[in-house]
Amino acid sequence: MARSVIVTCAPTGGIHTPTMSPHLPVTPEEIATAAIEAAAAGAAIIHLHARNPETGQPDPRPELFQEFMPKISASCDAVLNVSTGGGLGMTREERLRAAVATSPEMASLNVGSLNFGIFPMLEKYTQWKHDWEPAFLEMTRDFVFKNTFADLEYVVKELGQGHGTKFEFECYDLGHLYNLAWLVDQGWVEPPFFVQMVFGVLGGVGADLDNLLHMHTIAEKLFGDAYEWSVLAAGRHQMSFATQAAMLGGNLRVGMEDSLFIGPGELTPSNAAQVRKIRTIVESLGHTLATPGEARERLALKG
Ligand code: KMH
Ligand code: ZN
Repeated sequence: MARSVIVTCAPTGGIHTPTMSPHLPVTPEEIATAAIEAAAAGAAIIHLHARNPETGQPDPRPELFQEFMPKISASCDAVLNVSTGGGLGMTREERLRAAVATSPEMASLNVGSLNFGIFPMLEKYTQWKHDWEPAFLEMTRDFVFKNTFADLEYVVKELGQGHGTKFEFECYDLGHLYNLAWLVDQGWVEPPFFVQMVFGVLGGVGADLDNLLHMHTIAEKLFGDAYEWSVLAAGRHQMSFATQAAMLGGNLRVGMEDSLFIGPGELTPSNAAQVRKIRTIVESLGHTLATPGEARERLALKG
């Protein structure tokens, strides 16, 4: 049966460094352009981080978000989703600053703590453009991405209840689905829930189809028809997992936050190129891409 697939695009993130690809959007202007192009290609939701325009380092300052968010909204209708994942070493308050200042329709919420390993990349990237890059990547060896129960409560109360913002619940492992069910049991979040299953981050669940099937089975049991599910996979697994999600009746996320590539050994020239690629695949499976309006309706966003 034909159905519409909600595509999220995450144009820059806070993990890849500018050294890794000349195409990574960094300045507010570049992030706005990448988002607008991704929306024109079919992304209904844009997941946003900001970076220091001079160095490319992840940057929590709300004024950076306030520079690119109005530009994006002036040019397209896409749902804007502000990350609360932030970047390595940011405090909980720093991670929330931009979302609190912009009161977006959506924000990410990472539903549990985990080791977040990108250190295998250290071997590959040795030409540093900025002084912070080696130290930044080295930090990941000893980095715990902290999202305690107190953190979760703080974010859902501050943003969800305080601003009417709905969440992209990022679940990196099976236990995170149960953490979300706990938030639901507390009565702190309202359906429909948008569950973003994350595969292939070292420290989280591996990119294996059996894991996807099991996460989906458990999510169905926990959330029934009160949720929409989506899939992202890091690095080389991005397109195959996005395709599997579309085949299994889910939604999907692409973008340079999750992978700098568009094919084996081939850097993607843009975020929009990844959206166009997955669009071709989704349409050839007989489905359409959801418009931002459809996404707003299905996720009950405040609009
Ligand atoms: N980079 C993704 C694997 C966030 O911004 O809240 C995780 C992410 C975190 O999107
Ligand atoms: Zn993110």
